[in-house]
Amino acid sequence: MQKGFFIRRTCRICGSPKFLPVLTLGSMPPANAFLKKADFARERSFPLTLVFCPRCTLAQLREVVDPKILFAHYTYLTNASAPLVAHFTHYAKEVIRRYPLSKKDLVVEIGSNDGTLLLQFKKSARVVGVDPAKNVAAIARKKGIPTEVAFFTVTRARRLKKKYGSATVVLANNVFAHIDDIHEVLRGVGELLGERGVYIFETHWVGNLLGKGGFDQIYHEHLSYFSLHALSYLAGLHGMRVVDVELVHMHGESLRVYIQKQGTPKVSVAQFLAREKKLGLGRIGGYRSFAKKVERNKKELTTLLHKLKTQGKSIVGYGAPAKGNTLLNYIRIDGRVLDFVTDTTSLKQGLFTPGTHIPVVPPERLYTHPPHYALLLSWNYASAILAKEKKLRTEGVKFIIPVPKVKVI
Ligand code: DWN
Repeated sequence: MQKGFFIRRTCRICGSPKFLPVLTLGSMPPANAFLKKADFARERSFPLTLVFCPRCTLAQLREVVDPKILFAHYTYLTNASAPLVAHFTHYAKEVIRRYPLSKKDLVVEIGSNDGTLLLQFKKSARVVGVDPAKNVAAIARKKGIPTEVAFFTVTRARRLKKKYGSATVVLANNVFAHIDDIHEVLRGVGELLGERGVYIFETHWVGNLLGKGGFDQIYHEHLSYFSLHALSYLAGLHGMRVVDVELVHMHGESLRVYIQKQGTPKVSVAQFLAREKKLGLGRIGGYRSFAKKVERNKKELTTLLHKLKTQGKSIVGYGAPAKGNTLLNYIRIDGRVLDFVTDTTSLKQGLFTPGTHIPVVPPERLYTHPPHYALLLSWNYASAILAKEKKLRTEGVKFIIPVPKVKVI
């Protein structure tokens, strides 16, 4: 990929060449490509276009950026967000309750990041992480989580099986949507899983994207925007089936999907598929009205920020999530609007936001340089953050929630 990306001409699930256009967000750098000032001149941008496959109903990106550019060095750490750590602690307890594990069992996580989730399984079973980001895998290993620096493929699955045996549980959270060749990954999961094993993954739900208009969840890492319908179709192509599904309130709303080679699907699957049908997720109409919602949101936010700046108000960004960079680049919010962006992730502090080049600073800056307004880019953790910043708010700092509807609180 000499340009660093290629254009998909066929659907990544069903191979259909027919795509319907949904939304073009323009050209922007990868959402997690935080950078030093010295690297501004050689920063790369790529087109970002969401399309819809009417045959298997997968919404997906037309452009596929080289995964080595996106993931070989990664700035996102799971344990930088306390609510996410709490979520994964509960998640592990749930899985262990449903699938009692012992040290004979093997739990493998694809995209294991800094080992936050596997640490919860380590007490009950043998664990192995697989993650392409060398810098992040080193953090996991320091915590005692064996981690292979690699993209998960059939070959990698076979090597893992040879070394550790079959897996009882394979996990992949906020990863499955990041992979272009999902057939390769599902084949690999099939090879690695024991006959009664279970593949459990969380992925942002396209129903939340359409329902709430959270366009900022669209960025180059997120190649697919899954519905349960599309996932069921995909599992079927591999002789597997979705045996259970839960809607979890993380990253807006995500699906927690359980896939096995055998077993009777729980009633939750049919119920959720019926819900998606009712929401019209299988038809282009819902995507068209989503695009209109995004345009309205863009206008509202631009008008508000312009008004506040005209009134001489100071505004900062709260949180430097990947999604925040889609929002900043799409709505063209740069250092003329935001004085700085705070973030709890040590790997992001001292760098600048991709495309808009706003300095990322530790959260303490909020208290030494309190603004009039804080644009909550990490809106998906709004309740935890607003509770945490109660004092700041009583001192008069107002928070702007940008998505799904612009709100000042
Ligand atoms: O799919 C992905 C999602 C699930 O996670 C990955 N591609 C990358 C990442 O996306 P994100 O960066 O949008 O995820 P978060 O978890 O919404 O990012 C939150 C950001 O906000 C982190 O950088 C940490 C920061 N934060 C903060 O500064 N103060 C978070 C909290 C809770 C806080 O209080």
